[in-house]
Amino acid sequence: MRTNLDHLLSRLRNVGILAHVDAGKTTVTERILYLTGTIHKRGEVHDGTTVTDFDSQERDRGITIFAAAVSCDWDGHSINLIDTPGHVDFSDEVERSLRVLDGAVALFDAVAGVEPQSESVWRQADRHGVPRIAFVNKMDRPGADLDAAVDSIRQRLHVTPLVVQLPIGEEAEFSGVIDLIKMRAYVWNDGLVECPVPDALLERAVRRRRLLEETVAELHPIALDEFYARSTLSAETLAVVLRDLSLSGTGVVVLCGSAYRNRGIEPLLDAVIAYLPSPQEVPAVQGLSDGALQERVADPAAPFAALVFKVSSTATGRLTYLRVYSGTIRKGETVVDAGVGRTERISRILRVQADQHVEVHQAVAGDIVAVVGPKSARSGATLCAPAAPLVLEPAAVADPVVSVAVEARRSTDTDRLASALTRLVEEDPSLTVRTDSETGQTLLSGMGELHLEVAAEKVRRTHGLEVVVGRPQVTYRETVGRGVSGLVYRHVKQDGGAGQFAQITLDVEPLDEDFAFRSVVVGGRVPQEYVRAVEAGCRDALAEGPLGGHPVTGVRVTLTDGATHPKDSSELAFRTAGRLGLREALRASAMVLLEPVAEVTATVPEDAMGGVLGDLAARRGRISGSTARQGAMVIVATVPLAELFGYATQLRSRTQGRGTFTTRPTGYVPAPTAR
Ligand SMILES: Nc1nc2c(ncn2[C@@H]2O[C@H](COP(=O)(O)OP(=O)(O)OP(=O)(O)O)[C@@H](O)[C@H]2O)c(=O)[nH]1
Ligand SMILES: [Mg+2]
Repeated sequence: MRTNLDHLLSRLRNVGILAHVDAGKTTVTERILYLTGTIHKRGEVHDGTTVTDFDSQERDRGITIFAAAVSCDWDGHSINLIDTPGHVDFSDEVERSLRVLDGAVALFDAVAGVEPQSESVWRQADRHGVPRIAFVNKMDRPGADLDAAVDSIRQRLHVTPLVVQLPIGEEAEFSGVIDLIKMRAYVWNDGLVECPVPDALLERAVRRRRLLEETVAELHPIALDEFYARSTLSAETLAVVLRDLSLSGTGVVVLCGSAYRNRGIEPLLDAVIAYLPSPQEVPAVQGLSDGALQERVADPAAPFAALVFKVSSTATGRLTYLRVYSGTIRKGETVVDAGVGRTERISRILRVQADQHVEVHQAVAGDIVAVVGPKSARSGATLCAPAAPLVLEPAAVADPVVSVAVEARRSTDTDRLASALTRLVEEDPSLTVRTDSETGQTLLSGMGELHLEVAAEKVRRTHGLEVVVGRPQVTYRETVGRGVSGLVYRHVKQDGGAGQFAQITLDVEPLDEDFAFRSVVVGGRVPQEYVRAVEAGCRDALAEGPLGGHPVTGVRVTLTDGATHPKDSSELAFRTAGRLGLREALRASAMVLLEPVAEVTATVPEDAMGGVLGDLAARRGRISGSTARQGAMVIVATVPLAELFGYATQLRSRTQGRGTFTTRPTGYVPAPTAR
């Protein structure tokens, strides 16, 4: 039984597909499902018929919005595949997926090479230590150039490309690839045909193979030894060494093809199995158990631990998506949500196929499944065996940068809207809802205009609510420019019964990080539990700064002194003192308003360059570079997000529809005027 499970685990791949918007992730996924016999009819993104873009908005808009999981079998292996969205507004979906994946296929457009969002997701994958292979897609497009794409991988991603294929035919004539490891040709007409390398390409293929051998010999000692001894590398050695280099991230295997024309997908599947890790080959996960770091390996016999990476409400009920890291979970068992200490019952376990589900009886370490039963486990929660609690680190959640006011058209729908928004936030942690303390409006915040538009539309479609959405506004922050020291705050309340008393003295200073708190109180003048209460109170105060009620960031608070009352002091009194005291200290400090900025990469025809640059300058943009690429200019600028609303329409009209742009939030900078 044990060896059987081990065998299955070694034949499992949990893989994501990552790329810039429109590179072809959904199309590649669709072709994989078709080739593996999982579906029998190929769908197309533009027809709204793919498996993974099943949401009605995805179909209408022709883009992926939600990460979708599918499973398939190839060459005796099982592959769990997550098709992720490429639009920057949904990068939180990518982050949550990366948290639970063991490997990834990074897709690139053969004409554009590495685009800004491909670079961002590459860095995200770096942070998670997820091994990758690269697939240069759209080789059939006019202007497709594998060598140029490979150069951009080397230069922009700072990784050594290990090109294992040579394309046969260019652009519309692209018909197949030469496998440089096996030195065989693969040509797609109606189906796939394997044949000897055509004479006309033999010399180039030999040269490219040599280049590959030299590159890996430089990177791997086994390859170096064999290369010295025999001045060539066998296919077997290449296979072993390429796997090692991929798993360690020293190099990235590069393949090419055209998903749309069904070319290159079989070798891609082979490469997923050959070069990406099984759950047993990734480092053991670490979690906190009773405050101590604990490791869990992918062993079905170990205590159960799984991370929730997605929650979604469907016709089947509330689905909680899990990556099982250790142990086994069976239908009907009870688990504990370790972060909050709540027990949840697993009533059903489902293998997910986009919007279809197959019920299974159990899930083991390494699996990605959805479960029905948990009522409140959020994305990022750890579910585990009650006897062996463990908290795994959740994926980081990006800070929302854009907000809109939302309101139900009919006032009788106000409560329903509130519960619909609560659901929305539960499913997508990168959305937040709050009530503006001055206007009383409900504000929905997220990663960008499109993100909020999609969220509002989801409320309309799934809850049948008519909602009115205000104009998008950026979310500001406040930070400390110059702090104060020795601010004394005394919280005294005497209204019959038990009174409240707490006195604290605070120093406030600017800080590079978000927030830090320390106490330097001596002689036990403030007991430890009250110090903790002051810290909690200070955190409460950070929600609204003095300039305009915006969240406060970049502040260090030091508790320097305090006083208690023998009867009236309590944790509550000190927490209140912390909140009101820091609020007063911030009012007394010189505060700075911060606004979000984004890096804009605009690709425009040369004749429109002047107008576009002028417009960016008028939008307070700082141009950081421009380069020529195939008759177009690529302009990179840093622009305040507040100036970018409606930029898409502007750019289109300025360039007669020929200009495109992408943005990437890059942080907060001081805003020019107080608002
Ligand atoms: N010419 C050509 N077009 C392709 C190829 N692969 C995909 N496309 C087209 O490119 C467009 C985008 O493809 P998608 O599969 O939706 O791309 P995606 O990466 O999933 O996009 P997002 O999920 O929105 O980020 C569609 O119109 C596809 O038909 C290809 O190999 N060649
Ligand atoms: Mg897609």
